[in-house]
Amino acid sequence: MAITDKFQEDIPDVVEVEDHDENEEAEEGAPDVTGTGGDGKKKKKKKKTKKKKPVGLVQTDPPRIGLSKFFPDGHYPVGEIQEYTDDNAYRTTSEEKRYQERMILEDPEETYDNIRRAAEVHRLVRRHARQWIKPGMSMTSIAETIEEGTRTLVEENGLESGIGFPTGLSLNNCAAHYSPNAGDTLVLSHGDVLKVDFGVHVKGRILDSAFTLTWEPTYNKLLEAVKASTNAGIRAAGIDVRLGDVGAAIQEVMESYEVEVGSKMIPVKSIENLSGHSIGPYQIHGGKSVLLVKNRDQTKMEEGEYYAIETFGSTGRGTVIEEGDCSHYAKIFDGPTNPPLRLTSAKSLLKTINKNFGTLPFCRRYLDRIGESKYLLALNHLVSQGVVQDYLPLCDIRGSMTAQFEHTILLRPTVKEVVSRGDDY
Ligand code: HZT
Ligand code: MN
Ligand code: MN
Repeated sequence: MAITDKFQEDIPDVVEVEDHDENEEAEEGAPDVTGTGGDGKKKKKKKKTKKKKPVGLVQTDPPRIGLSKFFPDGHYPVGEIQEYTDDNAYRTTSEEKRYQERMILEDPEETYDNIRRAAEVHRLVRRHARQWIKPGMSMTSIAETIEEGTRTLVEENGLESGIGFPTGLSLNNCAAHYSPNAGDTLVLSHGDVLKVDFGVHVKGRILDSAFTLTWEPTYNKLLEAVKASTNAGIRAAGIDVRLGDVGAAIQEVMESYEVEVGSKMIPVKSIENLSGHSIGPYQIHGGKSVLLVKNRDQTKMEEGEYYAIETFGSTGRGTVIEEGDCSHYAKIFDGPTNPPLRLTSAKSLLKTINKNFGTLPFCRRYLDRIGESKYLLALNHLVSQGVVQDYLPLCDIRGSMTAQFEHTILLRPTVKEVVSRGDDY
């Protein structure tokens, strides 16, 4: 089946909900707030042509209606607002800062509506994913279903909007950057700790957010520790805050937890060599890293920056190493524009990457679906020539468990916005 066909199937005509009679009546006459019929007397209703009056559009299950249908004015929900404190408390009401923000909102490239649209897609896709991800499913089917949801809701359109980076589905001791490659037969198990890390972008504004799923209660405390640490990191973040201080805030909360595994108490550790990061347009790693442990990095967060605040807790060493087959790749953002390449296949593959992904991360499955085959030699050549970066799976020691929670935040001139916040995490 052609890929485009697959996405067209069973898309219903616009699903519209009509006003109920009661509501129509309420609009005509006195409002019936309680919905009980008020004084009990039914008001005389004028006989008028009954028109279907659409008042709402309801998303399908699975979600298949592009988000713009629900937000025809192009404005998307605002994330969680956190006010700045201390030296920055003035920002919330400052006339100058408020003016700056109005200017940003009017600029189609800079407007927060781009990242907010990506965030709303993320919330809808993950709400759906939580419902259907179950032990027994193949990792490939999980990844593909998430990606199909993202492509549809964000109304994928070349490099204008689409997937922000490959779906991470790392299990157990593996913390990050596992996604199935073609032929991977791995199936989710009941005892697994699954990190679901996926990205959505609109005009290059990348929404990076992740959560952890388990089906046995053993690791509930681990998940709680990591969720609380991510929230502590978000609270600590702010304009002029030192990156090292955010790491300290994360570690303090993380390492106040322990997990009982088979009558043994195991301390939760912050993974010391993973980090959150700033995010630039079409640039998943904007150049600043936010470690998960106390450190002496004096670099400050700045006004206008976007950050992925992500934390990882582990019952193991608290250190990850590269392990297993690579799935994730991205062009090096500041890499050479016209690199001298001996292999014709590498030149051709680079053209394909430029056209389809630009500097956004991609995985081997994305190359497969656009019709590339036998590209591994060429891809490895691009890596060895410093054009493409490979991101191998990152894992702690065998037998350990790791968890992750991640949000994208904006350091707006007036307030901090946790743009990916949902009712789930
Ligand atoms: C790399 C490749 C991707 C960025 C963090 C991350 C998933 O570990 C500086 C700090 C997607 C993202 C990234 F395909 N990485 N967030 N979500 N992975 S990272 C990094 O390489 S670079 C952290
Ligand atoms: Mn992520
Ligand atoms: Mn990230």
